[in-house]
Amino acid sequence: MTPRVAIIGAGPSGMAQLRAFESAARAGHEIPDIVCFEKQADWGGQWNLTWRTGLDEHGEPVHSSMYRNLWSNGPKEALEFAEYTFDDHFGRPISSYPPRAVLWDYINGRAENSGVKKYVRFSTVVRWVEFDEQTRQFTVTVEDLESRETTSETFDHVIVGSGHFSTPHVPYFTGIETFPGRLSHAHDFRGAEGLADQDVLLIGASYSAEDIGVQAFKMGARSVTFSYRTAPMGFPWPEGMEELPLVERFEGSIAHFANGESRRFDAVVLCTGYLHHYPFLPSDLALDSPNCLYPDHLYRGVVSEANDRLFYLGAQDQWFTFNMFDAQAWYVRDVIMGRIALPDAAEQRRDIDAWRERFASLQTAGDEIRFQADYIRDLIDLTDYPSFDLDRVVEIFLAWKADKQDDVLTYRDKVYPSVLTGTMASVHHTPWLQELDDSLERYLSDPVDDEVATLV
Ligand code: FAD
Ligand code: NA7
Repeated sequence: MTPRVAIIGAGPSGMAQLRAFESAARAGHEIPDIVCFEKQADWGGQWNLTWRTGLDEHGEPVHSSMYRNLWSNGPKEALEFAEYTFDDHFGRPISSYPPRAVLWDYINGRAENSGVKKYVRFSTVVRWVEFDEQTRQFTVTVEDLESRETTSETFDHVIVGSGHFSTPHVPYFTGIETFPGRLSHAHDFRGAEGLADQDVLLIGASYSAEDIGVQAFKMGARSVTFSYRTAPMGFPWPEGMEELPLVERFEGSIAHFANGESRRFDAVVLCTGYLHHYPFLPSDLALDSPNCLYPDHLYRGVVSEANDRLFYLGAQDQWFTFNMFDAQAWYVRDVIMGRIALPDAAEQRRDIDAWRERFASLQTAGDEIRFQADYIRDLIDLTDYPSFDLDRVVEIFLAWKADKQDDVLTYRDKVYPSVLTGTMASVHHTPWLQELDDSLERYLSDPVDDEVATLV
Protein backbone atom coordinates (compact mmCIF):
# COMPACT_ATOMS: atom_id res chain seq x y z
CA MET A 1 0.00 0.00 0.00
CA THR A 2 1.31 3.45 -0.87
CA PRO A 3 1.59 5.45 2.39
CA ARG A 4 -0.62 8.52 2.66
CA VAL A 5 0.71 11.88 3.86
CA ALA A 6 -1.39 14.88 4.94
CA ILE A 7 0.25 18.31 4.87
CA ILE A 8 -1.58 21.01 6.83
CA GLY A 9 -1.05 24.42 5.24
CA ALA A 10 0.31 25.53 1.87
CA GLY A 11 2.45 28.39 3.11
CA PRO A 12 6.19 28.45 2.38
CA SER A 13 6.65 25.41 4.69
CA GLY A 14 3.91 23.31 3.11
CA MET A 15 5.08 24.36 -0.36
CA ALA A 16 8.63 23.29 0.55
CA GLN A 17 7.27 19.88 1.53
CA LEU A 18 5.40 19.52 -1.74
CA ARG A 19 8.52 20.51 -3.65
CA ALA A 20 10.63 18.03 -1.68
CA PHE A 21 8.38 15.12 -2.60
CA GLU A 22 8.12 16.29 -6.19
CA SER A 23 11.89 16.42 -6.53
CA ALA A 24 12.10 12.78 -5.37
CA ALA A 25 9.40 11.84 -7.89
CA ARG A 26 11.33 13.57 -10.66
CA ALA A 27 14.40 11.57 -9.69
CA GLY A 28 12.39 8.43 -10.38
CA HIS A 29 11.42 7.47 -6.83
CA GLU A 30 8.01 6.32 -5.86
CA ILE A 31 6.52 8.94 -3.54
CA PRO A 32 3.66 8.65 -1.06
CA ASP A 33 0.12 9.69 -1.82
CA ILE A 34 0.09 13.36 -0.73
CA VAL A 35 -2.77 15.70 0.14
CA CYS A 36 -2.11 19.26 1.26
CA PHE A 37 -5.03 21.02 2.96
CA GLU A 38 -5.03 24.81 2.74
CA LYS A 39 -7.77 26.90 4.28
CA GLN A 40 -7.10 29.94 2.09
CA ALA A 41 -8.13 30.07 -1.56
CA ASP A 42 -4.49 30.40 -2.64
CA TRP A 43 -1.12 29.32 -1.37
CA GLY A 44 1.69 31.44 0.03
CA GLY A 45 0.62 31.47 3.69
CA GLN A 46 1.58 34.77 5.32
CA TRP A 47 2.68 36.10 1.91
CA ASN A 48 -0.89 35.81 0.60
CA LEU A 49 -1.95 39.32 1.59
CA THR A 50 -5.55 40.01 2.51
CA TRP A 51 -7.37 43.26 3.22
CA ARG A 52 -9.56 41.43 5.70
CA THR A 53 -9.08 41.46 9.45
CA GLY A 54 -10.69 39.30 12.10
CA LEU A 55 -12.71 36.69 10.25
CA ASP A 56 -12.58 35.82 6.56
CA GLU A 57 -15.47 35.42 4.15
CA HIS A 58 -16.17 31.94 5.58
CA GLY A 59 -16.06 33.06 9.22
CA GLU A 60 -12.57 31.53 9.73
CA PRO A 61 -9.81 33.49 11.51
CA VAL A 62 -7.87 35.50 8.92
CA HIS A 63 -4.42 33.93 8.59
CA SER A 64 -2.04 36.54 7.22
CA SER A 65 -0.52 39.22 9.45
CA MET A 66 1.14 40.99 6.52
CA TYR A 67 0.32 44.50 5.34
CA ARG A 68 0.20 46.42 2.09
CA ASN A 69 3.49 48.21 2.60
CA LEU A 70 5.51 45.20 3.73
CA TRP A 71 8.95 44.80 2.19
CA SER A 72 11.32 41.99 3.12
CA ASN A 73 12.70 42.64 6.60
CA GLY A 74 15.91 40.72 5.88
CA PRO A 75 18.10 40.42 2.78
CA LYS A 76 16.63 38.07 0.18
CA GLU A 77 20.09 36.52 -0.21
CA ALA A 78 19.53 34.94 3.23
CA LEU A 79 16.36 33.14 2.20
CA GLU A 80 17.12 32.12 -1.41
CA PHE A 81 16.12 28.55 -2.33
CA ALA A 82 19.25 26.53 -3.10
CA GLU A 83 17.53 24.82 -6.05
CA TYR A 84 15.53 27.77 -7.44
CA THR A 85 17.50 30.99 -7.34
CA PHE A 86 16.31 34.56 -7.81
CA ASP A 87 18.18 34.54 -11.13
CA ASP A 88 16.21 31.44 -12.18
CA HIS A 89 12.97 33.24 -11.42
CA PHE A 90 13.54 36.87 -12.45
CA GLY A 91 16.27 36.37 -15.05
CA ARG A 92 18.00 39.53 -13.91
CA PRO A 93 19.32 41.04 -10.70
CA ILE A 94 16.79 42.58 -8.34
CA SER A 95 17.36 44.45 -5.09
CA SER A 96 18.07 42.77 -1.75
CA TYR A 97 14.86 43.80 0.05
CA PRO A 98 11.93 43.26 -2.31
CA PRO A 99 8.32 44.03 -1.42
CA ARG A 100 5.92 41.28 -0.37
CA ALA A 101 4.38 40.86 -3.82
CA VAL A 102 7.80 40.13 -5.33
CA LEU A 103 8.63 37.46 -2.77
CA TRP A 104 5.18 35.94 -3.24
CA ASP A 105 5.90 35.81 -6.96
CA TYR A 106 9.20 34.02 -6.28
CA ILE A 107 7.76 31.30 -4.03
CA ASN A 108 4.78 30.94 -6.33
CA GLY A 109 7.12 30.59 -9.32
CA ARG A 110 9.01 27.67 -7.84
CA ALA A 111 5.84 25.89 -6.81
CA GLU A 112 4.15 26.47 -10.20
CA ASN A 113 7.25 25.28 -12.05
CA SER A 114 7.31 22.06 -10.11
CA GLY A 115 3.63 21.38 -10.83
CA VAL A 116 2.64 20.69 -7.23
CA LYS A 117 -0.65 22.57 -7.22
CA LYS A 118 -2.44 19.31 -7.99
CA TYR A 119 -1.72 18.13 -4.44
CA VAL A 120 -3.42 21.08 -2.74
CA ARG A 121 -7.05 21.21 -1.69
CA PHE A 122 -7.66 24.93 -1.34
CA SER A 123 -10.41 26.50 0.79
CA THR A 124 -10.26 23.38 2.97
CA VAL A 125 -9.67 23.79 6.67
CA VAL A 126 -8.37 20.99 8.88
CA ARG A 127 -10.75 20.71 11.82
CA TRP A 128 -9.38 17.73 13.76
CA VAL A 129 -6.60 15.15 13.69
CA GLU A 130 -6.79 11.96 15.71
CA PHE A 131 -4.26 9.14 16.02
CA ASP A 132 -5.29 5.51 16.39
CA GLU A 133 -2.70 3.55 18.38
CA GLN A 134 -3.98 0.26 16.94
CA THR A 135 -3.79 1.10 13.24
CA ARG A 136 -1.01 3.69 13.74
CA GLN A 137 -2.91 5.97 11.40
CA PHE A 138 -4.33 9.46 11.68
CA THR A 139 -7.89 10.37 10.88
CA VAL A 140 -7.95 13.89 9.49
CA THR A 141 -11.29 15.68 9.45
CA VAL A 142 -11.58 18.65 7.13
CA GLU A 143 -14.24 21.07 6.02
CA ASP A 144 -14.57 22.27 2.45
CA LEU A 145 -15.30 25.96 3.08
CA GLU A 146 -17.10 26.39 -0.24
CA SER A 147 -19.46 23.41 -0.02
CA ARG A 148 -19.43 23.34 3.82
CA GLU A 149 -19.04 19.59 3.58
CA THR A 150 -17.10 17.82 6.34
CA THR A 151 -15.15 14.67 5.46
CA SER A 152 -12.58 12.41 7.14
CA GLU A 153 -9.70 10.46 5.64
CA THR A 154 -6.93 8.34 7.06
CA PHE A 155 -3.22 9.08 6.68
CA ASP A 156 -0.01 7.40 7.79
CA HIS A 157 1.82 10.67 8.40
CA VAL A 158 0.76 14.23 9.19
CA ILE A 159 2.97 17.25 8.57
CA VAL A 160 1.92 20.47 10.31
CA GLY A 161 2.86 23.58 8.34
CA SER A 162 0.18 25.90 9.68
CA GLY A 163 2.57 28.65 10.82
CA HIS A 164 2.81 30.33 14.21
CA PHE A 165 2.59 34.05 13.49
CA SER A 166 -1.15 34.19 13.06
CA THR A 167 -2.84 33.88 16.45
CA PRO A 168 -2.12 37.16 18.25
CA HIS A 169 -0.75 37.24 21.78
CA VAL A 170 -2.77 40.00 23.45
CA PRO A 171 -1.65 40.82 27.01
CA TYR A 172 -3.65 43.11 29.27
CA PHE A 173 -2.37 46.54 30.31
CA THR A 174 -4.08 48.26 33.22
CA GLY A 175 -6.68 50.76 32.03
CA ILE A 176 -6.27 49.90 28.34
CA GLU A 177 -10.06 49.58 28.09
CA THR A 178 -10.27 53.37 28.65
CA PHE A 179 -8.11 54.14 25.58
CA PRO A 180 -10.43 55.99 23.18
CA GLY A 181 -8.29 55.87 20.02
CA ARG A 182 -7.56 53.12 17.52
CA LEU A 183 -6.32 50.04 19.37
CA SER A 184 -5.19 46.94 17.48
CA HIS A 185 -2.74 44.06 17.39
CA ALA A 186 -0.07 43.86 14.70
CA HIS A 187 -1.94 40.86 13.22
CA ASP A 188 -4.70 43.25 12.08
CA PHE A 189 -2.40 45.98 10.80
CA ARG A 190 -2.87 46.44 7.06
CA GLY A 191 -1.14 49.72 6.26
CA ALA A 192 0.28 52.81 7.90
CA GLU A 193 -1.35 55.48 5.75
CA GLY A 194 -4.07 56.01 8.39
CA LEU A 195 -1.41 56.84 10.97
CA ALA A 196 -0.38 60.08 9.25
CA ASP A 197 -0.40 63.05 11.66
CA GLN A 198 -1.04 60.73 14.61
CA ASP A 199 0.89 60.05 17.80
CA VAL A 200 1.42 56.31 17.70
CA LEU A 201 2.41 53.90 20.45
CA LEU A 202 3.81 50.46 19.62
CA ILE A 203 4.13 48.01 22.49
CA GLY A 204 6.86 45.41 21.85
CA ALA A 205 10.48 45.47 20.81
CA SER A 206 10.82 42.99 17.99
CA TYR A 207 10.24 42.81 14.22
CA SER A 208 6.60 43.90 14.20
CA ALA A 209 7.16 46.92 16.44
CA GLU A 210 10.24 47.98 14.50
CA ASP A 211 8.70 47.65 11.05
CA ILE A 212 5.23 49.04 11.81
CA GLY A 213 6.95 51.93 13.61
CA VAL A 214 9.17 52.64 10.63
CA GLN A 215 6.17 52.35 8.27
CA ALA A 216 4.25 54.82 10.45
CA PHE A 217 7.19 57.23 10.30
CA LYS A 218 7.40 56.82 6.51
CA MET A 219 3.70 57.58 6.14
CA GLY A 220 3.93 60.78 8.19
CA ALA A 221 3.01 59.88 11.77
CA ARG A 222 3.53 62.88 14.06
CA SER A 223 5.41 60.76 16.57
CA VAL A 224 6.26 57.09 17.02
CA THR A 225 6.90 55.72 20.52
CA PHE A 226 8.00 52.17 21.26
CA SER A 227 7.47 50.57 24.66
CA TYR A 228 9.72 47.65 25.61
CA ARG A 229 9.39 45.01 28.29
CA THR A 230 12.89 43.51 28.44
CA ALA A 231 15.26 45.66 26.41
CA PRO A 232 14.99 48.49 23.87
CA MET A 233 15.75 47.80 20.21
CA GLY A 234 18.39 50.48 20.56
CA PHE A 235 18.51 51.89 17.04
CA PRO A 236 19.62 55.50 16.70
CA TRP A 237 16.06 56.68 16.02
CA PRO A 238 15.47 59.85 14.03
CA GLU A 239 13.70 62.88 15.48
CA GLY A 240 10.09 61.91 16.17
CA MET A 241 10.81 58.31 17.19
CA GLU A 242 11.73 57.17 20.70
CA GLU A 243 11.82 54.13 22.94
CA LEU A 244 10.41 54.08 26.47
CA PRO A 245 10.13 51.27 29.02
CA LEU A 246 6.93 49.31 29.54
CA VAL A 247 3.54 50.98 29.80
CA GLU A 248 2.34 50.61 33.38
CA ARG A 249 -1.18 51.85 32.82
CA PHE A 250 -3.46 53.76 30.50
CA GLU A 251 -5.70 56.60 31.59
CA GLY A 252 -7.82 57.43 28.58
CA SER A 253 -5.47 58.47 25.83
CA ILE A 254 -2.56 58.95 28.25
CA ALA A 255 -0.04 56.11 28.68
CA HIS A 256 2.10 56.08 31.81
CA PHE A 257 5.47 54.38 31.48
CA ALA A 258 7.61 52.53 34.03
CA ASN A 259 10.16 55.36 34.15
CA GLY A 260 7.49 57.81 35.34
CA GLU A 261 7.02 59.54 31.97
CA SER A 262 3.65 59.80 30.27
CA ARG A 263 2.48 60.61 26.74
CA ARG A 264 -0.81 61.11 24.90
CA PHE A 265 -1.55 58.84 21.91
CA ASP A 266 -4.03 58.64 19.06
CA ALA A 267 -3.34 55.00 18.19
CA VAL A 268 -1.88 51.96 19.91
CA VAL A 269 -0.60 48.85 18.13
CA LEU A 270 0.17 45.83 20.30
CA CYS A 271 3.26 44.28 18.72
CA THR A 272 3.35 41.64 21.41
CA GLY A 273 3.90 38.56 19.27
CA TYR A 274 1.94 35.42 18.51
CA LEU A 275 0.90 32.13 20.07
CA HIS A 276 1.61 28.62 18.84
CA HIS A 277 -1.98 27.51 18.34
CA TYR A 278 -3.07 24.18 16.88
CA PRO A 279 -6.83 23.95 17.43
CA PHE A 280 -7.01 20.89 15.16
CA LEU A 281 -4.73 18.78 17.39
CA PRO A 282 -5.38 17.09 20.74
CA SER A 283 -3.19 18.44 23.53
CA ASP A 284 -0.87 15.42 23.58
CA LEU A 285 0.10 16.10 19.95
CA ALA A 286 -0.10 19.91 19.83
CA LEU A 287 3.21 21.72 20.16
CA ASP A 288 3.19 23.93 23.23
CA SER A 289 6.04 26.40 23.04
CA PRO A 290 6.97 30.03 23.27
CA ASN A 291 8.34 31.59 20.08
CA CYS A 292 11.94 30.36 20.26
CA LEU A 293 14.78 28.99 18.17
CA TYR A 294 14.53 25.41 19.43
CA PRO A 295 11.06 24.42 20.70
CA ASP A 296 11.14 21.44 23.05
CA HIS A 297 9.76 18.05 22.01
CA LEU A 298 10.81 18.25 18.37
CA TYR A 299 13.61 15.91 17.33
CA ARG A 300 15.82 17.69 14.79
CA GLY A 301 13.34 20.54 15.11
CA VAL A 302 10.67 18.66 13.14
CA VAL A 303 9.76 15.20 14.46
CA SER A 304 7.16 15.21 17.24
CA GLU A 305 8.55 13.47 20.31
CA ALA A 306 5.00 12.39 21.14
CA ASN A 307 4.48 10.61 17.83
CA ASP A 308 7.17 10.03 15.23
CA ARG A 309 4.62 10.00 12.42
CA LEU A 310 3.78 13.63 13.16
CA PHE A 311 6.04 16.43 11.94
CA TYR A 312 6.17 20.21 12.29
CA LEU A 313 7.75 22.55 9.76
CA GLY A 314 8.81 26.11 10.47
CA ALA A 315 7.93 25.88 14.17
CA GLN A 316 11.07 27.78 15.18
CA ASP A 317 11.53 31.50 15.59
CA GLN A 318 13.06 32.54 12.31
CA TRP A 319 16.26 34.21 11.30
CA PHE A 320 16.38 31.86 8.32
CA THR A 321 13.08 31.18 6.59
CA PHE A 322 12.52 29.67 3.12
CA ASN A 323 15.80 27.74 2.91
CA MET A 324 15.33 26.46 6.46
CA PHE A 325 11.85 25.19 5.56
CA ASP A 326 13.42 23.44 2.56
CA ALA A 327 16.08 21.78 4.71
CA GLN A 328 13.36 20.58 7.08
CA ALA A 329 11.04 19.41 4.29
CA TRP A 330 13.78 17.40 2.56
CA TYR A 331 14.62 15.74 5.89
CA VAL A 332 10.97 14.95 6.72
CA ARG A 333 10.49 13.55 3.21
CA ASP A 334 13.44 11.21 3.68
CA VAL A 335 12.22 10.03 7.08
CA ILE A 336 8.78 9.29 5.62
CA MET A 337 10.27 7.56 2.57
CA GLY A 338 12.41 5.37 4.82
CA ARG A 339 15.72 6.80 3.64
CA ILE A 340 16.52 8.09 7.12
CA ALA A 341 15.92 5.94 10.19
CA LEU A 342 14.88 7.72 13.37
CA PRO A 343 16.79 6.81 16.53
CA ASP A 344 14.97 5.47 19.58
CA ALA A 345 13.18 7.78 22.03
CA ALA A 346 16.14 8.04 24.42
CA GLU A 347 18.52 9.12 21.66
CA GLN A 348 15.96 11.61 20.32
CA ARG A 349 15.70 13.15 23.82
CA ARG A 350 19.47 13.29 24.17
CA ASP A 351 19.74 15.12 20.86
CA ILE A 352 16.94 17.58 21.73
CA ASP A 353 18.56 18.26 25.11
CA ALA A 354 21.95 18.92 23.49
CA TRP A 355 20.49 21.48 21.06
CA ARG A 356 18.40 23.11 23.76
CA GLU A 357 21.39 23.36 26.05
CA ARG A 358 23.29 25.23 23.38
CA PHE A 359 20.20 27.33 22.64
CA ALA A 360 20.00 28.35 26.32
CA SER A 361 23.60 29.57 26.21
CA LEU A 362 23.16 31.94 23.25
CA GLN A 363 24.01 35.53 24.16
CA THR A 364 23.87 37.66 21.03
CA ALA A 365 21.95 37.90 17.77
CA GLY A 366 25.13 36.65 16.07
CA ASP A 367 25.09 33.55 18.29
CA GLU A 368 21.46 32.95 17.38
CA ILE A 369 22.09 33.27 13.66
CA ARG A 370 25.06 30.87 13.81
CA PHE A 371 22.97 28.46 15.89
CA GLN A 372 20.21 28.38 13.29
CA ALA A 373 22.77 28.04 10.48
CA ASP A 374 24.28 25.01 12.24
CA TYR A 375 20.83 23.52 12.68
CA ILE A 376 20.16 23.88 8.95
CA ARG A 377 23.59 22.50 8.04
CA ASP A 378 22.91 19.48 10.21
CA LEU A 379 19.73 18.73 8.25
CA ILE A 380 21.17 19.44 4.80
CA ASP A 381 24.07 17.06 5.43
CA LEU A 382 21.53 14.24 5.76
CA THR A 383 19.66 14.75 2.47
CA ASP A 384 20.25 15.58 -1.18
CA TYR A 385 19.10 19.21 -0.75
CA PRO A 386 21.84 21.22 -2.51
CA SER A 387 24.26 22.52 0.08
CA PHE A 388 25.14 26.20 0.04
CA ASP A 389 27.56 28.46 1.84
CA LEU A 390 25.77 28.94 5.16
CA ASP A 391 28.77 30.75 6.67
CA ARG A 392 28.48 33.36 3.94
CA VAL A 393 24.74 33.72 4.68
CA VAL A 394 25.62 34.27 8.34
CA GLU A 395 27.96 37.08 7.24
CA ILE A 396 25.13 38.63 5.20
CA PHE A 397 22.84 38.51 8.24
CA LEU A 398 25.51 40.18 10.36
CA ALA A 399 26.03 42.88 7.75
CA TRP A 400 22.24 43.43 7.67
CA LYS A 401 22.22 43.83 11.46
CA ALA A 402 25.03 46.37 11.21
CA ASP A 403 23.31 48.27 8.39
CA LYS A 404 20.13 48.47 10.44
CA GLN A 405 22.07 49.69 13.42
CA ASP A 406 23.58 52.42 11.22
CA ASP A 407 20.21 53.58 9.92
CA VAL A 408 16.96 51.70 10.35
CA LEU A 409 15.33 53.93 7.72
CA THR A 410 17.77 53.17 4.90
CA TYR A 411 19.03 49.61 5.43
CA ARG A 412 16.66 48.36 2.73
CA ASP A 413 18.64 50.31 0.13
CA LYS A 414 21.73 48.14 0.68
CA VAL A 415 22.60 45.27 -1.67
CA TYR A 416 24.29 41.88 -1.30
CA PRO A 417 25.58 39.17 -3.63
CA SER A 418 23.81 35.81 -3.89
CA VAL A 419 25.75 33.03 -2.18
CA LEU A 420 24.37 30.66 -4.81
CA THR A 421 24.95 32.46 -8.09
CA GLY A 422 27.32 35.25 -7.10
CA THR A 423 24.94 37.75 -8.74
CA MET A 424 25.14 41.15 -7.07
CA ALA A 425 21.71 42.55 -6.22
CA SER A 426 20.78 45.70 -8.08
CA VAL A 427 20.01 48.98 -6.35
CA HIS A 428 16.24 49.63 -6.49
CA HIS A 429 15.37 52.61 -8.69
CA THR A 430 13.82 54.49 -5.75
CA PRO A 431 15.08 54.67 -2.15
CA TRP A 432 12.78 52.66 0.12
CA LEU A 433 11.81 55.67 2.22
CA GLN A 434 10.51 57.46 -0.86
CA GLU A 435 8.95 54.45 -2.59
CA LEU A 436 5.19 54.59 -2.05
CA ASP A 437 4.20 51.99 -4.62
CA ASP A 438 4.77 48.45 -3.32
CA SER A 439 3.50 46.63 -6.42
CA LEU A 440 5.39 44.00 -8.42
CA GLU A 441 4.82 46.04 -11.59
CA ARG A 442 6.36 49.19 -10.16
CA TYR A 443 9.22 47.21 -8.60
CA LEU A 444 10.18 45.52 -11.85
CA SER A 445 9.67 48.65 -13.96
CA ASP A 446 12.46 50.85 -15.17
CA PRO A 447 11.06 54.31 -14.47
CA VAL A 448 12.54 57.28 -16.22
CA ASP A 449 14.27 59.79 -14.00
CA ASP A 450 11.35 62.15 -13.52
CA GLU A 451 9.03 59.29 -12.46
CA VAL A 452 11.49 58.51 -9.69
CA ALA A 453 11.95 62.16 -8.88
CA THR A 454 8.23 62.81 -8.41
CA LEU A 455 8.29 60.40 -5.51
CA VAL A 456 11.31 61.94 -3.79
P1 FAD B 1 2.56 30.49 7.08
O1 FAD B 1 3.16 31.38 6.08
O2 FAD B 1 1.89 31.10 8.25
O3 FAD B 1 1.54 29.50 6.34
C1 FAD B 1 0.71 28.60 7.03
C2 FAD B 1 -0.44 28.17 6.13
O4 FAD B 1 -1.24 27.22 6.84
C3 FAD B 1 -1.36 29.31 5.74
O5 FAD B 1 -1.53 29.33 4.34
C4 FAD B 1 -2.68 28.99 6.46
O6 FAD B 1 -3.82 29.43 5.77
C5 FAD B 1 -2.63 27.48 6.56
N1 FAD B 1 -3.43 26.93 7.66
C6 FAD B 1 -3.38 27.30 8.96
N2 FAD B 1 -4.27 26.57 9.68
C7 FAD B 1 -4.86 25.71 8.81
C8 FAD B 1 -5.86 24.70 8.95
N3 FAD B 1 -6.40 24.41 10.14
N4 FAD B 1 -6.25 24.04 7.84
C9 FAD B 1 -5.70 24.32 6.63
N5 FAD B 1 -4.75 25.26 6.44
C10 FAD B 1 -4.33 25.94 7.52
N6 FAD B 1 9.87 36.00 6.65
C11 FAD B 1 10.87 36.41 5.83
O7 FAD B 1 11.67 35.59 5.37
N7 FAD B 1 10.99 37.73 5.46
C12 FAD B 1 10.11 38.65 5.87
O8 FAD B 1 10.24 39.83 5.52
C13 FAD B 1 9.05 38.25 6.75
N8 FAD B 1 8.15 39.16 7.17
C14 FAD B 1 7.12 38.75 7.95
C15 FAD B 1 6.18 39.67 8.34
C16 FAD B 1 5.09 39.30 9.11
C17 FAD B 1 4.08 40.33 9.50
C18 FAD B 1 4.97 37.95 9.54
C19 FAD B 1 3.82 37.52 10.39
C20 FAD B 1 5.92 37.00 9.17
C21 FAD B 1 7.00 37.39 8.38
N9 FAD B 1 7.97 36.48 7.96
C22 FAD B 1 8.98 36.89 7.12
C23 FAD B 1 7.98 35.10 8.47
C24 FAD B 1 6.95 34.17 7.78
O9 FAD B 1 6.26 33.60 8.83
C25 FAD B 1 7.64 33.14 6.91
O10 FAD B 1 8.29 33.80 5.84
C26 FAD B 1 6.69 32.11 6.30
O11 FAD B 1 5.52 32.69 5.80
C27 FAD B 1 6.33 30.97 7.23
O12 FAD B 1 5.81 29.95 6.43
P2 FAD B 1 4.88 28.79 7.01
O13 FAD B 1 4.42 28.02 5.82
O14 FAD B 1 5.59 28.07 8.07
O15 FAD B 1 3.65 29.51 7.71
P1 NA7 C 1 8.13 38.43 18.36
O1 NA7 C 1 9.39 38.47 17.59
O2 NA7 C 1 7.73 37.15 19.00
O3 NA7 C 1 8.25 39.57 19.47
C1 NA7 C 1 7.24 39.79 20.41
C2 NA7 C 1 7.54 41.08 21.15
O4 NA7 C 1 6.44 41.34 22.02
C3 NA7 C 1 8.79 41.00 22.01
O5 NA7 C 1 9.51 42.21 21.90
C4 NA7 C 1 8.22 40.83 23.41
O6 NA7 C 1 9.00 41.40 24.40
C5 NA7 C 1 6.94 41.63 23.30
N1 NA7 C 1 5.98 41.24 24.33
C6 NA7 C 1 5.39 40.05 24.52
N2 NA7 C 1 4.56 40.10 25.58
C7 NA7 C 1 4.65 41.35 26.08
C8 NA7 C 1 4.05 42.01 27.16
N3 NA7 C 1 3.20 41.38 27.99
N4 NA7 C 1 4.36 43.31 27.38
C9 NA7 C 1 5.23 43.94 26.56
N5 NA7 C 1 5.83 43.37 25.52
C10 NA7 C 1 5.55 42.08 25.28
O7 NA7 C 1 6.89 38.88 17.47
P2 NA7 C 1 6.84 39.91 16.24
O8 NA7 C 1 5.40 40.08 15.94
O9 NA7 C 1 7.65 41.13 16.49
O10 NA7 C 1 7.54 39.12 15.07
C11 NA7 C 1 6.96 37.89 14.63
C12 NA7 C 1 7.22 37.63 13.18
O11 NA7 C 1 6.51 38.60 12.44
C13 NA7 C 1 8.66 37.73 12.77
O12 NA7 C 1 9.09 36.53 12.18
C14 NA7 C 1 8.71 38.83 11.74
O13 NA7 C 1 9.36 38.44 10.56
C15 NA7 C 1 7.34 39.30 11.56
P3 NA7 C 1 10.31 40.74 25.03
O14 NA7 C 1 11.40 41.23 24.13
O15 NA7 C 1 10.09 39.25 24.99
O16 NA7 C 1 10.37 41.28 26.40
